[in-house]
Amino acid sequence: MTELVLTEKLENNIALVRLNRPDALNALNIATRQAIAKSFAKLQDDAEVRCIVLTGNDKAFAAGADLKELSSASSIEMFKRRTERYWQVVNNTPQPIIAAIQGYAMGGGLELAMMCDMLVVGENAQLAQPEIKVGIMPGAGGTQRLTRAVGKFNAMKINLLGKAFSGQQAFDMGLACEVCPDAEVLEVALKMATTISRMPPLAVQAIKQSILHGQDASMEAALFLERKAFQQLFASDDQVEGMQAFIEKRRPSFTGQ
Ligand code: CO8
Repeated sequence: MTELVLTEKLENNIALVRLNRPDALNALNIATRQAIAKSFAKLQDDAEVRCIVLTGNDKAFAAGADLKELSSASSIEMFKRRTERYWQVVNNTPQPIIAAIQGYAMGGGLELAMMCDMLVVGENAQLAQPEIKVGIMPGAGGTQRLTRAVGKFNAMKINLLGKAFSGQQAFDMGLACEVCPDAEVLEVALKMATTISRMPPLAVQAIKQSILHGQDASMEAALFLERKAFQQLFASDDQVEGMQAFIEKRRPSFTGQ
């Protein structure tokens, strides 16, 4: 049987997770979501992995939840599926995750991308929250993470009209942090991942935690959280190494301790 998710450890402490259901434009059926959760659970525990790139293929990152699996589901069945448990694994991943998007990223596919920490998009990628057109609404962040990223008015338009927008538009709205020619998406994402993987891992993870946990807290609480994390890093070997290397005018060698 073909694997629905391909996980590969690359050099430079990077892991590449590739959604692999090309016949259905990587539609996220339950088996694929389970495979994503399994892959991320394993990577979280792997100290060699310092950054993760999540991608699809040149046609699709993912075209949404699998509509064939949803079409006859009852409300109670949807409740009992508890599919949020699969996304929680992605959300709880301490290493930064970069979504590398070519082609379609729609519905649950865009929601999955928004669970990542950075989006790199091809200029002609097609992104959308089209759930409204099939009688439902987003259920995994499409009204929430999107609003925090692009503001109320853009989020309303995207969700209420259900129309696709391009990678370039996603970048212009601040949803993607990099836009590039479609064929270069993975290369750009891997280059960013390489830079991150050379940074001190404890600082990398502390920054990710501080941004994610701080963004919904009050400014005062968030600044406190940031300050504590900042102070904690002074207990790390990498703080000593980073500053010493600067003073000695050499490249630092970070160990993650
Ligand atoms: N579910 C199941 N199969 C799909 C899906 C999907 N979302 N998208 C595409 N496919 C399948 C098609 O059925 C087709 O298979 P087959 O050849 O066997 O009929 C194959 O992929 C290729 O698709 P198309 O022939 O339609 O390809 P086109 O290039 O003509 O069109 C589109 C591409 C525009 C992406 C089109 O396929 C489309 O509109 N897809 C549906 C997009 C959509 O509505 N997504 C939202 C789904 S609802 C949702 O995501 C709710 C999320 C709730 C939270 C849960 C998180 C996962």
